[in-house]
Amino acid sequence: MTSAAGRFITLEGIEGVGKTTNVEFVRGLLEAHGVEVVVTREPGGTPLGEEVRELLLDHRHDGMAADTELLLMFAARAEHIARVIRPALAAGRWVICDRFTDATFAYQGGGRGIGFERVALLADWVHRDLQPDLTLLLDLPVETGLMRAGRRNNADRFEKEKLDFFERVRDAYLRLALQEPQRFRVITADAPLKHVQARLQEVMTEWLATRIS
Ligand code: Z5A
Repeated sequence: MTSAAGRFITLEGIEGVGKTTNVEFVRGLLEAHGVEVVVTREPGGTPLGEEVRELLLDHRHDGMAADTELLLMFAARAEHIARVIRPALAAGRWVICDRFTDATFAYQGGGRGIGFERVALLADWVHRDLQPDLTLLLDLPVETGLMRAGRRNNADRFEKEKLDFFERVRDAYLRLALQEPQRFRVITADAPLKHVQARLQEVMTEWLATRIS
């Protein structure tokens, strides 16, 4: 099956929620429907964006001003949209992105306390009408997410943040989902992986039914 128009799907959630694991699962579901898929991530997704990602995560920049962080996220995103996302969608491919602008609302708007309004100004400037068609928000209690992520070595600049930071991030994500129920699907990630993926499959099957002919 070939779809005439590309679709844009994002996965979001706090640290340790299982986005990276499930991006591959969602890719498999789409490919089983014959959809041509591009998988990418933010911050990153282009050579320039990956360099910006290194700056953002590196402890050499501990204490980076919140506005600097915000602007770097959007600088990487502008490149990503121009070089990867828009061309892929225009060619009829489906794009699955591990985080997008909702992460900026949640982390910089909520976590860093910048607020949604200023993030929205930049979102409007950088990508105007480009919005995900579907956002899968994986949700679980912060303690569980941090415990899962804690299995890794070398925590980066974000992973070193405290519990209350991630509580604000989670809260911001859930507020975004309430504001846009058409676009968001909230998936409980506080369950064994096979249950999370069974739910993802249900949600995707329902969503795809009206989009693939
Ligand atoms: N950031 C930002 O501030 N503003 C922005 O605009 C954007 C990003 C775009 C890097 O992002 C940082 O950038 C991020 C926010 C900030 N920092 N934080 N926090 P990232 O997406 O690359 O980093 P991440 O959140 O740490 O994501 P990740 O590495 O992709 O981790 P994940 O989403 O949690 O996925 P995972 O690696 O698949 O899962 C974590 C572990 O849990 C792993 O061992 C899995 O095997 C396990 N797992 C997964 N699912 C389950 C279930 N169901 N049960 C048990 N264990 C599980």
